[in-house]
Amino acid sequence: MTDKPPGGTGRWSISRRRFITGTGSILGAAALAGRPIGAQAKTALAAGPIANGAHVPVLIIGTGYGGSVAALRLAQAGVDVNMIEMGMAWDTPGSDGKIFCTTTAPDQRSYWLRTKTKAPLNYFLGFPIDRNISRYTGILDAEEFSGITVYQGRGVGGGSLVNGGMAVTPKRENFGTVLPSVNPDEMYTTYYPRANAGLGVGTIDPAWFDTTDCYQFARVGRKHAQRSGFPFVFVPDVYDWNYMKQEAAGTATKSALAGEILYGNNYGKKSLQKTYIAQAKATGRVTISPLHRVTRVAPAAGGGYTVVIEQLNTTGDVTATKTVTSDRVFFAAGSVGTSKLLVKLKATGALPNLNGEIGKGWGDNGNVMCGRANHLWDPTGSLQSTIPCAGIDNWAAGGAFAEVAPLPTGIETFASFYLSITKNPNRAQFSWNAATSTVDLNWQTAWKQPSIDMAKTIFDKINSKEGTIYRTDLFGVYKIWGDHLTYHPLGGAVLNKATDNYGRLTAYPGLYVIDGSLIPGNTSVNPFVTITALAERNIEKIITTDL
Ligand code: FAE
Repeated sequence: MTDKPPGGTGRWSISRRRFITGTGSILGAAALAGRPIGAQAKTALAAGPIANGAHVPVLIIGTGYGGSVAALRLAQAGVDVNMIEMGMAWDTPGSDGKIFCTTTAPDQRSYWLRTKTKAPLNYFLGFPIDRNISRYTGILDAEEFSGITVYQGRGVGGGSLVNGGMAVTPKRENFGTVLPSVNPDEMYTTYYPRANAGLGVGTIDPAWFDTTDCYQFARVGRKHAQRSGFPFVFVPDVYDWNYMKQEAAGTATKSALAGEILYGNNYGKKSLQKTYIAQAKATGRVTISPLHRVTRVAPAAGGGYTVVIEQLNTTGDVTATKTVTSDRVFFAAGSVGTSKLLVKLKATGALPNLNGEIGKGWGDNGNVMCGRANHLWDPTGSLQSTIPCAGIDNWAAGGAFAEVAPLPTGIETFASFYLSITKNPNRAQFSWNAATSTVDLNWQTAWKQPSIDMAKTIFDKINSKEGTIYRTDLFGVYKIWGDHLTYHPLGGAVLNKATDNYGRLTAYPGLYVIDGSLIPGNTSVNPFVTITALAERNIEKIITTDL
């Protein structure tokens, strides 16, 4: 007995009984890897990048959290998967013997197709610190919209390549506002634990925290938070804490203690390349095509979907255009990438029946940054781990959760630096600009004011208590707030609005969204654990009901 994918050609022909017995529990699905599946699907998986004219059962656009979860679970369920990634593979060392460059000496590997760096913290002592680089398909994209710069990872592993690894599960009492249409019981008993296990989340040893030089900055943060009566919490991370201890002891090559983070970590951080993607590849059913960018998805005449893909070289030129067919397509290009694609495809007639919610409900997770100038008797340390491990929780009273962030400059700065996540209510919309053939986002910089006000509920109080002031030299000349950016884009294809309650684009059977664009703008904490857990929930449902 075989099941044809809705709208598909039947090439993804796997017996329903095999799926039901195999994936009743997705954890048990691991045992399925290696079981025989439909011969056509098997032959669809070729080594190397996807070929022009290929017909594949599943194509996933993007290799971040959502895409990696989908790839692993589908592969474990016996489905061959092709992942398409616009960024590089990031698996080959450069001439310095390292895959990634440091924040203190950025080279061409640092930015996506820029000729000058665009550091999030772009001033120091009032002077601009950006420098010229060669144009290259580097790892961090600083994508500029009219009122905001959105930072995103580019490469196999998506945001996991560049992020701080802070792996935070929202407090259960806040979950109703994070994903209102999702049952919290199933998330907190099944999918959050599954995501945390899959990501390899751990917490710093509190005794080591209390003694190591590299977290002096965080201990100063703790002291100031507690003296003002704010709860100070340790924040879990995917960095290998034992490895960091060895870095500090001088027995392992330094990464977090050598200024590696924004442009990749050479050691220590468990990016998706080391967790979900490694497991997915080990099934033998997942092929990844780096430096391939999807530009179009439309229904194919014979069923399934025609996908147009541009192959890029490392200076960003298109070297080939490929057209493939896939029975099913998962949009996992991140909040911005998926929203931009869907808005364009609806407006240009490729997928005209996508509903009117496409492009709406986008938020910045309330991100805002600031620094405080400490007294000379409160040094924060010249050696600072790039991995944040603690935060100040004033969400309930003031709408802000502030991570105590490092300033890994290698010199004593007497500065405390914070990235706050706030309950900012503003939401923006992506729309198609026919004149420029681009997708615009209507966010306005002034919409950060609620975030600044919420962050001030913490830092005004601390400054008053400590007799300190805000730093004004980190984001410009006499500019206190880093209100021009976000690290945490969320929304644009919101769950149960743009899609059904499991990410299906119901007007087009076989099309799914499975990334941060499903989340309506705010997660109350750092987002990737929630993106991962939601993807685990949705792919389980899709495997058991749609195949
Ligand atoms: P994402 O990881 O962005 O993956 C999307 C992938 O799709 C990317 O690899 C793209 O290159 C690729 N792509 C896009 N368009 C196309 C296309 N047309 N064709 C082919 N490929 C395409 O999506 N979150 C935390 O929870 N904790 C942190 O500590 C943290 N720190 C951060 C620090 C920085 C500097 C940044 C930039 C982000 C940070 N984040 C953090 C956010 C987190 O990385 C982000 O929410 C997730 O990566 C989003 O996951 P998605 O699966 O939605």
